[in-house]
Amino acid sequence: MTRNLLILGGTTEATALGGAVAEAGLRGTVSFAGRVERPKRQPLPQRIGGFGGVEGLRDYLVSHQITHVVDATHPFAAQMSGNAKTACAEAGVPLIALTRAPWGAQTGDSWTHVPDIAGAVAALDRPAARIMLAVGRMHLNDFAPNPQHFYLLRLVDPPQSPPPFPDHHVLVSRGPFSTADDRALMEAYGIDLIVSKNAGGTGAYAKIEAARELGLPVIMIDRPAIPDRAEAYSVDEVMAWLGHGTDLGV
Ligand code: 3Y8
Ligand code: NAP
Repeated sequence: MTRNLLILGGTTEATALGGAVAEAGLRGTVSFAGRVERPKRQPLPQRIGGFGGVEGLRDYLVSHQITHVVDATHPFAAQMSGNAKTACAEAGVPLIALTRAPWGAQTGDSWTHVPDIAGAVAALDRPAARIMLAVGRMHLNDFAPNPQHFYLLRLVDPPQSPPPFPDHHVLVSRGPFSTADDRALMEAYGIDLIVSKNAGGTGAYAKIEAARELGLPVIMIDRPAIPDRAEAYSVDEVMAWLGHGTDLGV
């Protein structure tokens, strides 16, 4: 059977996998939710927008004759990952995740782990500080209960409505980022504390290294639970799973 991949994208690894798939001359499509105005150009054809839940994804797999699904979404995209597992099982399509291990604290790191966004909000119930809130746009309003702080906000697109903080500065910037730039940013804004998701990988890690160099504390948001599935941690592992270069007959 000729392979026809669906890559659930939106991460550095998904982009790298798309390049390997295109180079190998395999057929594939990269899928985005449509969260940002201009998703990064991909080396494969792309589709943008939700599928319509598990049923919509299952129908997409069947109608587009998808032979393999690679869930290369961000570790915090738990709903998409759950839907992918269920829809692939129902449609009888093999699934593997291309993910990355969580970051672990290293010597010099000063992390406070919280289980979710609400935990990070609770941890900010403290005297006024200057905070780099680098968790994107979708959950900004959750942080409204602590207006006493100054917030440095890094967003992929300009906010559609004013952030719910009297004292803030918006940086419109998409990663991947560099440690030197993030360190200069923290110094320029006199940052005392960083709030981060435990994204893993390299694209968002610059701020963690910059915080370590400056001896700044980090509130680290642990990942949501994701259902068990086959996992790969490199593009090569996924290409091997695809039986790269040979017909699979699956
Ligand atoms: C739309 C698609 C690539 C992919 C790059 C990675 C790295 C840069 C770092 C900070 C943290 C954050 C955020 C972040 C990073 C990579 C990767 C990653 C974090 C794009 C992209 C899409 C999104 C969606 C966006 C979220 C937001 C999260 C910004 C493309 C650029 C904070 C996650 O405005 C919004 O609605 C933004 C929403 C989901 C989290 C949030 O809650 O707001 N990513 N990011 C995907 C889609 O539509 O399906 O244009 O490339 C992808 C990337 N963002 O190939 O180079 O692999 O993780 N993305 C976090 O980790 O905390 C920024 O500022 O330090
Ligand atoms: P999510 O909460 O797990 O998913 C919510 C819904 O968005 C899904 O049920 C699905 O809608 C749609 N969706 C999500 N990812 C999709 C994709 N790749 N292609 C098509 N539809 C998708 O997802 P999220 O956290 O909002 O993340 C959305 C996208 O941003 C993902 O591609 C993810 O990789 C990327 N991203 C997220 C983060 C983050 O911090 N969450 C960070 C970096 C990149 P339907 O049910 O209608 O199918």
